[in-house]
Amino acid sequence: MIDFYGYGTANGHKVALMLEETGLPYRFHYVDMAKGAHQTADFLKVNPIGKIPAIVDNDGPGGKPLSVFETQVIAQYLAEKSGKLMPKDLAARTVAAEWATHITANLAPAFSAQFYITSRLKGENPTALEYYVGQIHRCIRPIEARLGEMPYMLGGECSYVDVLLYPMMSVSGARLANGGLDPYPNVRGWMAKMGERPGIQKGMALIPPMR
Ligand SMILES: N[C@@H](CCC(=O)N[C@@H](CS)C(=O)NCC(=O)O)C(=O)O
Repeated sequence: MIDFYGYGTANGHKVALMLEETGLPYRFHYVDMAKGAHQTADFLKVNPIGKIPAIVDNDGPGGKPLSVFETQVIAQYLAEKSGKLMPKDLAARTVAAEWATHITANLAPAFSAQFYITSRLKGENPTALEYYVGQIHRCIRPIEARLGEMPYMLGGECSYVDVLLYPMMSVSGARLANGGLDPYPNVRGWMAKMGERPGIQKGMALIPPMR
């Protein structure tokens, strides 16, 4: 059984989707960040960084419990453990890691900054906002080009890279002003296809929306 600690943000949804798509047994723990639950001594034992998401696999390698934090690492762990959503050969796994890192290390922080400036600073810093929105579009453009060449991020089949990308586009992308994702028809077509998957639907419904 896997204990999953999350909150209603795109990063939380990514792990919910991975758990549903892989079919691994789990139980969900709502970490109420609005009440500081991510900074408690108990939660810091799960993730010493004090951020969601995190998991504890009570039946980890060697039958021992394993705590895992960092969304991308959790996604890769769940894919490896289940044997689903992870390509088999080294070249494809390396390409998968490249795109997963692009989504996690380039796109996600740009969306976080855009959210912080618009929602928390109420758009007080237009220069910074312009910079981060520019970075978001710079990150999405190569994804749009790739999805014009293949139905999913790694080719013909859905992978953990698609799962990591979905909440970025559906939750964070929905917050983009000025037509948001309008310039990206391939991304929008891929989103519609992904949104039909039962695992994606169930995973997206798992966590109450962020307050
Ligand atoms: N690099 C981390 C980022 C995780 C992250 O930023 N989590 C946010 C919610 S989406 C959080 O816990 N923020 C609370 C805080 O920073 O105090 C990952 O990919 O898991």
